Amino acid sequence: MSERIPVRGVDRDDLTLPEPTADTFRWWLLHHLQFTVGKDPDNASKTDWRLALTHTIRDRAVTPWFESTRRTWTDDRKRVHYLSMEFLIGRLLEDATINLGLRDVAEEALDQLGLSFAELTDDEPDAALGNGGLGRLAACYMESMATLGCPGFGYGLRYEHGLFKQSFDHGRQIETPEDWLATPNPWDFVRPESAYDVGFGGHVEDGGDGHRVWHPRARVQAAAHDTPVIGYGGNWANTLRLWAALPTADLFDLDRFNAGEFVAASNHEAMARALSKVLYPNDSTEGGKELRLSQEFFLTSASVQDILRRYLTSHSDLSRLPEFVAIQMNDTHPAIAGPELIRLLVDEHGFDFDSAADITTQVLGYTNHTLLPEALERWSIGLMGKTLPRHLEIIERLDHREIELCGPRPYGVGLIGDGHVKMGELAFVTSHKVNGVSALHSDLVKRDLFPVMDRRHPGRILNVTNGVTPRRWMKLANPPLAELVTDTIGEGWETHLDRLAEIEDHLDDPGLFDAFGETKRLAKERLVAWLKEHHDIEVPVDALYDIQIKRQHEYKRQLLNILWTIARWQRIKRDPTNGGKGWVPRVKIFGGKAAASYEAAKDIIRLINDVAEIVNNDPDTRDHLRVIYPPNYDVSMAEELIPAADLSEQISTAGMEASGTGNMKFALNGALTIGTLDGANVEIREQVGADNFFLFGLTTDEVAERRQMPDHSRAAIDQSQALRDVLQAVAEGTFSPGEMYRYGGLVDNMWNSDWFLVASDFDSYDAAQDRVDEIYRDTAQWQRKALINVARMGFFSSDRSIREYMEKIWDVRSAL
Ligand code: 26Q
Repeated sequence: MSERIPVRGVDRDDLTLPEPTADTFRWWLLHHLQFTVGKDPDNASKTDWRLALTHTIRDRAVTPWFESTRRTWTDDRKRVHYLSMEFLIGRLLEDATINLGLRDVAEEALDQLGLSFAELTDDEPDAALGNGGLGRLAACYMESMATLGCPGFGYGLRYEHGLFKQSFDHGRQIETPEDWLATPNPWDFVRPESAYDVGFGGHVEDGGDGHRVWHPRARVQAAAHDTPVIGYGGNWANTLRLWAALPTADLFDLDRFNAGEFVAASNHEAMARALSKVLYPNDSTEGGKELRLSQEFFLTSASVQDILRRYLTSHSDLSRLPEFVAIQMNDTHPAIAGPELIRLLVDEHGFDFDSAADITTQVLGYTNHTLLPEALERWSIGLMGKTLPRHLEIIERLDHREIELCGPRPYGVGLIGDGHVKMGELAFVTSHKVNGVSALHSDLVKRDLFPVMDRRHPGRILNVTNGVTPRRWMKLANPPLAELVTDTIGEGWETHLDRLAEIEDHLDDPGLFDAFGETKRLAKERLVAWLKEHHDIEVPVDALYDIQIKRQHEYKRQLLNILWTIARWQRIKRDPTNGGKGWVPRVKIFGGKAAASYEAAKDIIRLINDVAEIVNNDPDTRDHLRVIYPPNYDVSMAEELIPAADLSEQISTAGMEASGTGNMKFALNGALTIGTLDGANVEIREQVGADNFFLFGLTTDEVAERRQMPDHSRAAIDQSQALRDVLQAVAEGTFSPGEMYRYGGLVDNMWNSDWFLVASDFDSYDAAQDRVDEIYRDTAQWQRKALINVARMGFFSSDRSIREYMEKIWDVRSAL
């Protein structure tokens, strides 16, 4: 730990970099190549150049970053702290370049050197420190907070290995470790002075006067790694602080080391480092792992300690903490923040329990992202007591206190039940606000997840519908469309996405639809080239691009999509001319990973790949239908695929997808949605209009009712000749030649169980797909609907979401 020392005669203006020209930019680039990366220009690789470019861009983020920090201090502003086990950032270089307004100058400077900006940005590893929606939302929210000048910190873990890499072996998913830190991470500012000890295990002693003293058995050090997050326009920057786990000095057994027992001596070190070694997949069956709880506490404790330390450098009265600090918990993963903050206030700062609990509740907010029972975190009392004995005491006391405050409650409602600590209930009682992520989902959080708690704490539950950042998901991912929007309505829509509505004033402009059609065609051409280059996959440009990309999960019903695709294939074979009308050619694209131990999801991946093998090689159908599944879907792949989509598949069983955010990215880029009334689909449909959305399927209430019906799947299959033909083909081994029973389990499940109601929604989905074809045949009508989708998506900017959080939950004002 190093103290700061006084300094004299520094003029801030000397430290501020002037706006670069192509010439000065090139100078800085060459400077960094030589003096930061240590390479001679004649000898530099693509990665060397990419690192030099990143340092050149990063330099430009530093001044606004310092300025933002200084302003927050001097104005003594309230800050937001977003705690998340996941930040699915993807690549940062192009995003930061755009937000700093440096894209043109960077391209020009690189051009002069005979280098390509796109080639260098493509070299950056995709930081996959998250599983899917929840982690990507955290990344969009960080970018929006910076854009809006909301003073804030993101707190997460610096996993050495992000989400596993996916490849296919004869159609089956293979997982291999991801290694994003194989090349140095040029965004990292390592902060050895910001390090905290986090304790684990041990026991609690009575220190007299009711004072409790926790003696942890082991300690691990959390070391801060900071990345500046620059807002659009470069006016504000916040910090994403990721903790790396390091052994504390006393953990290393020097005696054993000196005695030559090198491996045994470093055992503790390995255990400590395990805390930030690897991201857990969101694999419900694996959820109960001890290491996961330790990771969650490690993130939370280091962050809460850091927050208190920062507060206490400029304040002394911790009872005023809620005036200056808001902490948002991204799902229950950091829900130990409540007990940890109470512990620090009571055990280290002398507060009584009730005051500490009051302060904590005013500071914390909790966002719920799922209703799936298997995904609701519960930790056995045994494990909690062994790992965090003091926190378990606090949780028990909080549970009693809830009864003291709100009166007796029905059996099974509290923080503890069934031998487990229920993290949802814990997060609920330690937060002043609890929010769901779409209107429908928030209603279900109230009605189904916390009905009793809602009555006992009226007004605590609210909705903040998710959003996505238009900078990455339009301007970066889809430059031709972004330019058309600017040409049509002028500048500024990037930060005022509601202005997209002005596109509707231009629907009669001659040439607008041709230009819009051209952007879609360009995106398809770019995707075709990308698929060829990166995956050696060939697809035609002239087709309806129908895309489903998301984690592989039964409730998301990729199975419904592939079964319908089989039906289509059978129909084309039966009637090659479609009664003379011809078939609308379709390219069906799938992308997404299944958790390694999720067998049912992996079976579906294999089925999709098996179907692709047959369909793509069938001379009768290959001109009308293709199925592709490029492996290792990630943020960067999403940026390639989404702009090219005509049809966005959002087909989850109603009531099961909390929000979805991919649905927003697609519609923003001019895809029409085929979807159920689930999550944010409901609000997307309200915004874009029912005529511009292909709705199908049972509603949430109908799903519940249908599940009551014995043999619902058999009944549905009996009703549907098309589905029967499909299931028969799968059962006969049509797609698994030589292994007839490969999908026996899957087909059996369809007939006899079908919890996700694939069969019950099949015909309705089929009818919606017919409407898709019909409208797609009429290019003008399709394009009009697609452009109206773009125009009406302003609501789904993550800027709007963050403004709502600032007003309704954090009580924080913009510093800009
Ligand atoms: C829990 C315990 C142990 C190991 C892993 C986990 C775990 C990790 C990640 C559980 C869940 C997740 C991720 C959940 C998630 O991404 N939910 C999605 O959140 C999006 C943003 O709000 C929504 O749009 C999606 O609907 C929702 O599925």
